[in-house]
Amino acid sequence: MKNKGKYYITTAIAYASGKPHIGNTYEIVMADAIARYKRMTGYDVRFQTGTDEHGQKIEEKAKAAGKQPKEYVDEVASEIKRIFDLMNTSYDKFIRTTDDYHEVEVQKIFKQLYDQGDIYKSEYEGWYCTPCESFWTESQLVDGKCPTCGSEVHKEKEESYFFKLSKYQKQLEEHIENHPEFIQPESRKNEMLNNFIKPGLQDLCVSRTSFKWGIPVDFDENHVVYVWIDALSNYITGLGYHQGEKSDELYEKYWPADLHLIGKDIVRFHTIYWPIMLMALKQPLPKQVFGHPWMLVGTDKISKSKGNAIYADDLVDLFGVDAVRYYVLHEMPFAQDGTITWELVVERINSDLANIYGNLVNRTLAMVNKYFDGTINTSKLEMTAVDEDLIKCAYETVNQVEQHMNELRVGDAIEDIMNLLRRCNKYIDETEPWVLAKDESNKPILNKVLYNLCEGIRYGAILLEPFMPETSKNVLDQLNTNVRSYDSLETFGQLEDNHKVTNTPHPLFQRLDEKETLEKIEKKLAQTKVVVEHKDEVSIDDFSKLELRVGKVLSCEKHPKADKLLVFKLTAGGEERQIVSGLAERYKPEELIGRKLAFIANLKPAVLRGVESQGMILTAEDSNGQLEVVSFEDVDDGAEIL
Ligand code: ME8
Repeated sequence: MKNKGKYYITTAIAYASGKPHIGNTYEIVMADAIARYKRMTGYDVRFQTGTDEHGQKIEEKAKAAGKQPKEYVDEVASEIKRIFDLMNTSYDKFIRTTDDYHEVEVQKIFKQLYDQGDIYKSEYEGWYCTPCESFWTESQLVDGKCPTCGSEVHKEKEESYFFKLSKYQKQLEEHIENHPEFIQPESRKNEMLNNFIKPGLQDLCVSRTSFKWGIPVDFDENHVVYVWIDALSNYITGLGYHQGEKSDELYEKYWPADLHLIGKDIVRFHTIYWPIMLMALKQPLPKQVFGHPWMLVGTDKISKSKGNAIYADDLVDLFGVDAVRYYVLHEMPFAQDGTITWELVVERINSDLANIYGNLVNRTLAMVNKYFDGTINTSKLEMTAVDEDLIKCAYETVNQVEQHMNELRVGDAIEDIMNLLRRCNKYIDETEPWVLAKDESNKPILNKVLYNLCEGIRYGAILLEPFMPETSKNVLDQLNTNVRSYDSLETFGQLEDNHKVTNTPHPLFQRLDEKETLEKIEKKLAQTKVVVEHKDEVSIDDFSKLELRVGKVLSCEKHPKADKLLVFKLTAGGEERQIVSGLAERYKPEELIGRKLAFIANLKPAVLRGVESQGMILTAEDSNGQLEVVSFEDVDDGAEIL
């Protein structure tokens, strides 16, 4: 096969903060499908994934689990790797940001940027979101919360190092405009340009002193390198990039990346910070960053705290690896969010894998055995219009798949192949082999029909290999053919002459009884206990520092500048106070007037979008992720909660 050149593909490196859910896992499966497709079609592929193991969030998680950070990330990283392996992903490299060589290179990169004046030291004050490890300015906050994930933010002031993003703004803007393929899908490119780059890039705070779990700045050890500078560097350190020295051959061969496959929430980091870092290091930029959509459970965001998370290992246990790969790859749209529920998975397995694919293979092989004792021959007969139509469909499918894969429309590529399999099923209906079999003189025609069907199946199986590798091997084994290369799809009719298929065809996918399967799932999920993550223990003295009281709502109005906020006037034991709270999505203001709510009375006042808040109303998240108040009936306002 002609070598088409190199192809370097990466996924985001997953936070080693917990077990990856099916949304995170989808990304590596998609990258795997692309990597396998490229390999199959003649590219020299390198595929890298791994774990992002530093930062405040992970330090806090480790502490809560009573572990040292390194011990904690070792455990989580091996769980992440286990899931990626379970999904049969063919990565060449699994990098961990705690790997020694990575840490050394990140220090050198940081020092280089400092020495050349792109990084400078100054003081910083801003709002910090720990889950996103990001600083925000007051005006970027949405309803006083992180604009990306909606979490609470806290004020942080520290002496920090800053990266002069502004210096490279023009160059970045030009690059994006001159390379329309750089940010995909197109909508994400427009979002980056219009919402982030064109309004003006602010210099980025790239070191932290408020926690320790990070790569130390080697010339100023109070500071650790900002986790995104650390994490993004993985794409080059994993290839053996050496700052200021000759890099390894792998780097020379594979960099720049052909594709960074990442989720839509982190496009900003990959299309602003990362290219600017590379420009400053005078290294070529990746060719493409693709921000894939998110997988939702039903219509909800996957969230451990909501308890709706679905995990790949549970799915694989119930349905097998390839069915899960098929589901996520086929169901995720190109740009819009996709959805997963147990019911949908069952439905899809039955309709596509059992009915269309499984049936086709099983029926065909059974007929070859029944009518020809398992042996078919290439046909000398002329092809009829029906045969030609099937053959045309096989050729077209190869081209359509190529086009869709080049556009990273993976779900569409799979649908192309499913259409070929549907076409094969239709060919059975059109040619009616069981009718042909009734008359001995029709045997040559029957042979031709079954040969064409086996060829159609061979095309389908080879094309499906990147998506369902085990199933493809299984089908080609059952066909008992050695003609398995992609090149063999150039001409229809390459299945060996005088060819014997297996005489014991076995079903590829069992049809699932929906009710029974859903009961099985329920039982299984009941066994997996919900793991509640606890915070550090506090003493009664710590608790008694909080003043919790009951306040009766005197008035409640919409915040003049923020849709999600309500402004309350409470009375508590004759004392009045004003509290701003993010309850507008859940309650109409009038619903809360007169109710007696729990609130923190001695919280330092804060100004939320221009309105002072003198305390905090206690709430809990309901199953839709909205906040519900804690309220009392028979208690006087002002009463202390103990
Ligand atoms: O963001 N559906 O790590 P991460 C689809 N460490 N994809 C999803 C998803 C969902 N529901 N939820 C998350 C990080 N993802 C950083 C990356 S790269 C230098 C550093 C995607 O573990 C998410 O968009 O939070 C990201 O691409 C990947 O899963 C890992 O997310």
